[in-house]
Order: sequence, then structure tokens, then C-alpha cells
Amino acid sequence: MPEKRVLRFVLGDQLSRTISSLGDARPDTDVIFMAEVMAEATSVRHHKKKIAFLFSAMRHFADDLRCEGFTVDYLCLDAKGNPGDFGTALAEAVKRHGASRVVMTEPSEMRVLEAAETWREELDVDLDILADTRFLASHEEFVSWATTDSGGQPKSLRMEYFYREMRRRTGYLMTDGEPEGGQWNFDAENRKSLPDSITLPSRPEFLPDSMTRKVIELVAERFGEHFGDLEPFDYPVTRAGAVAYLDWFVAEALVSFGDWQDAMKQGEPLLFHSHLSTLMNCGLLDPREGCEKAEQAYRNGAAPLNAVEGFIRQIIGWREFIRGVYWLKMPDYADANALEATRALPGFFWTGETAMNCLSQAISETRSNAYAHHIQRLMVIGNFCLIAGIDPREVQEWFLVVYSDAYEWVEMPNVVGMALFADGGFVASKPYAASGAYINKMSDYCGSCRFDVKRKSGEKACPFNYLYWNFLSENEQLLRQNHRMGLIMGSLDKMKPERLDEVRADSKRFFESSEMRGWDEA
Ligand code: FAD
Ligand code: DLZ
Ligand code: SF4
Repeated sequence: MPEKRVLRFVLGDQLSRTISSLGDARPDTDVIFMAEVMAEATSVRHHKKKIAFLFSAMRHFADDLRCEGFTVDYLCLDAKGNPGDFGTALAEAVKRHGASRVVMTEPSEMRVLEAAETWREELDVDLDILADTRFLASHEEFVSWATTDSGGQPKSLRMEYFYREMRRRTGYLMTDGEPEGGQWNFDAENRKSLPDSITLPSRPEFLPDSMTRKVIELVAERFGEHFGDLEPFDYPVTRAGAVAYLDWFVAEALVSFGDWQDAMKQGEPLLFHSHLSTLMNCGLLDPREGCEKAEQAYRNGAAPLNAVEGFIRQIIGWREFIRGVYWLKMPDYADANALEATRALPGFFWTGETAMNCLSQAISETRSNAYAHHIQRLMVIGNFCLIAGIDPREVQEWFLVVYSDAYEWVEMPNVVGMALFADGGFVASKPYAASGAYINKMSDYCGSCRFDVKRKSGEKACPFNYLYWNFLSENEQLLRQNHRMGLIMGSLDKMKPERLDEVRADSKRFFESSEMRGWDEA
């Protein structure tokens, strides 16, 4: 009897040697299959740098597996006869190798999981879909946490409670069952504004090798029309590079990660942020190893508690919570629009050309780097979309296109729930809406802006100032039901009618300005 041949299908965001689909892989009999397919790169027209990063990381991962002795069938995008979609490519690979079984780890996005269910029916062989154990909480564990009531009290689905549960379960920063430092959360110590002069750590650069150069040429040729700059390209694309980058972060930047987590600075896209999401989301790094190395730095006295707790919270708290919400709420979540926002995304989101300096900075940096840090995404870009009433579907599409770490499972709840309050308050307990004063406090953007952040009305006034009040007034019915909005809605009530008229007139003028034209009209 010939040996049974198992085909192990590894997707582009599953580049982990510890992925469940490779758990019991045998070099002597099994074939690992990976495919670059046009459908994945064009159904969403991803940033050029994201495609280059992922294809290069996939090719390097395949090489690493070959070095271990595995047979890898790797379908390049420009290979003759590449059918262009996962389903057909997989069916052809099954035939080519005479496979008797296919094993894969569950796709991270519902769209691909649903497609995989159809492959199961169409293939002549069994398809096993295994859980993705890279996440610390399984789907069942999250659902159980979210739906079990606590002592008869209705459960509060706040990230903070989930996070505490995860701390207890992982034991990270726990001593004798208690949180290190006597409190769970040092968020209040993570909101300092940057002093004028600050020395930023210089980041290691990962210059493209010949494999990456080839991919860059391919992307330039096939996806030249997509958003974003392809070069300079300096992402790590191998497991070794990713580990070296994590080690650099823990040694050099983590120490200040806590203090200035919410700060923004003209021309400085990264500050002390880790830029690890791209590496974690595609599998080159495991979230646990980031947390463990960070905790080690704290235990060795190399990084303070507020930095390490903040970093671990983002990963075992926010990242896991967001993923849980995605699977709990899909498929309806994609269409959530609690505030009934319908405005088109302005054209400047694709060019960065706007007189609003904060948006121009955040979008231009996104175009260059396929990266913006959390506060730029939430309090500049997201905040603008929220208070300007941009259609959540358009905002989701933009966020999925432009960031190298964007996959629907993490992008969607961040956009729908956190930034736009489009789920009516499931992820965020109140809308993250802010006027220009917040941006002025947390950045130096306003000093170089054509608008005046101190002015409340008129052509020179910062648009965030009147759009903020316009947003509260347009959505007052829904927002009044939120007890956390009580104070601010009280201020709206005290606003003189003439002032409210001014807010509405300024907002109307702004919405009708050339600045706000959609891309098609611009
Ligand atoms: P750091 O600030 O160094 O944080 C460390 C790590 O914590 C990150 O690498 C990330 O893995 C994790 N993390 C922190 N916050 C979140 C969060 N809210 N959700 C999930 N993980 C988190 N993150 C993505 O990975 N992909 C996305 O597509 C994405 N879209 C977003 C859209 C909006 C509107 C907002 C507000 C946030 C979005 N985020 C997304 C979350 C967060 O902004 C990024 O994870 C972070 O900016 C990545 O940069 P970093 O690695 O330097 O993060
Ligand atoms: C994002 C992306 C792109 C652009 N291209 C590919 C590809 O050609 N092959 C592949 O396996 N994965 C790609 N990906 C990542 C997938 O979109 C991602 O793995 C799924 O969406 C997860 O459900
Ligand atoms: Fe942004 Fe307003 Fe500041 Fe200009 S003045 S940078 S628009 S917050």
C-alpha cells in the first residue's frame, strides 16, 4: 500500500512553524502547499507594501520549511497556469500530489472560512480544519466568557474584565494570584504629552534581499495602481528577522512605550510603538513570546511596570478581545451602522492632500509606511470619520486597504466598534469623539496647520471643533441613552441656540467644501 499523502495548506497569515496544520507534519510523506493568488490581492486592493511584505514573508517561510526537509509546493503569483483563487489552486494541488487528505488551520476571516467549507464539499478528499491555537482564547472560551452571567448580574462586556481574566489565565505579571504592583491597569500613566525634545531610539533596518527584490518588482508590475509607496522597503520578512526586531524593541523602545503611548509628533510615525502587529498578524511572531520577553524585561529591571503592563494589555487584552468580538458578532457586524452615517469618504484619504495637518500627517505616513500608530488611527483618522458621519462600510474598506497589519478579524471591530461606535457601544463604552483640543494636547500638529485650533467658528476655525458639537447634536437621541455621555450632553443643552446655529452652519459649509468631495468627484 502506498503511504497516505497529506496536503497541508498554509495561508499567508499562518506563517508560524507552530501553526496547528503543521503540528504533526511529516517530511517523508506530506506536502505543504502555499499559494499567491490574484483574488486575495485584488478583492481588497491592498497597499503595495503590504502585498510585497506578505509575498516575501510567504516565500521565505516556504524556504525555511524546505531547509527543514519538507516538500513545499509553492505557487507564485506569476507561475504559468496560476488559477488565481484559493479553491481552484487547492483542488489542482490535491490532484497533482495524489493527496488523500487536506489539513489546514482555520482561516482568520469569515469570508475565507466560508469558502473553505465549500472546498470541503467540492474536494474528493477529506479536509480537516483545525483551531488556530496561536490565539490565547479559543472561540468557545470567548463565547463562554461573553455569555456567562456573573452571579446573576448582567455581564459587562468590557475589555478590562476580559483582560483580567486573561492575566489570571496566563499568569503574566501576576504574583501570588494578585496583579503585579497591586493594580491591573496603568493606563492613566500612559497618556503623557511628549516634551519638545526627545531622543527616539534608532530602529534596525531590514534591507531587501534578492528574494524580496524580486517580489518588489512583481508588485510594482502587477499592482502599480494600488495605494501606497512600495519603497523604501525595510520590513523584516523572515522568522529570524522578526525575532531580532522583537528583541530590539524589548531592549530599546519598551522602556518608554508606556509613558508616550498616546502621543503624536510631526514626522515621527513610530515614536516608542512596537510596529509588531504586522509580524504577529501574519504569524512570524507569536503573541506569547512578545509578552514573555516583555515580562522578562520587567523582572530584570530593564523596563518599568507601566510600559510592560501596557504592552501586555494591548496583546492579551485588546488583541484577543477584538478577535473574540469579530467571531461573536459576524456576519451582521460588517453592516453595523448604529449612527446611520452615510457620507462618502473624502478623496483626500487616498492622497493625504488636506489642509487639516493632523489628517495630512497621519494619511501621508500611512501611504509611505502602510503604518500609523493607534492614536493616529483612533483619535485623528477614526475620530474625523466619526464626527463627520462617514459611512462605516467605506471607512472599513479604507482601513483594510491601507495598513500592513490589516485583516478583517482585527480591522473590523476596531473600525466599527472602537472608532465609529457603529455597533452602538459593544466595544467602546462611549464614542471616541474629540475636538481639536485633544489633538493639540497630544501632538505638535496644530502648530503647523492652516486652521486655528483655538477658534471655534468661522473659516479659520479647526474643523474638529465645530464637527464635534455637530456630531453630538445630530446624534443626540442615541447619545443621551449613554450614561457616560451625561456630562457632555449637559454642555450641549447649555449651548445657546445662536451658537448651535453657528456650529451647524460651519459644518454645512465644511461638508459642501471641495475638501469633502468623494474620490470619484475629486
Ligand atoms: P503597539 O502600540 O506597539 O501595541 C502593541 C501591540 O498590541 C500591537 O502590535 C497589536 O498587536 C496590539 N494591539 C494594540 N491595540 C490593539 C487593538 N485595538 N486591536 C488589536 N490589537 C491591538 N490593529 C491591527 O493589528 N490590524 C488592524 O487592521 C487594525 N486596525 C485598526 C483600526 C482602527 C480604526 C483602530 C483604532 C485600531 C486598529 N488596530 C489594528 C489596532 C492598533 O491601532 C494597531 O494594532 C497598532 O497601531 C499596531 O501598531 P504597533 O504594532 O506599533 O502597536
Ligand atoms: C492579504 C493576502 C494577500 C494579499 N495575498 C495572499 C495570497 O496570495 N495568498 C495567501 O495565502 N494569503 C494572502 N493574503 C492573506 C489572506 O488574505 C489571509 O490569509 C486570509 O484572508 C485569512 O482568512
Ligand atoms: Fe488638526 Fe485642527 Fe490641529 Fe489642524 S488645528 S492639526 S485640523 S486638530
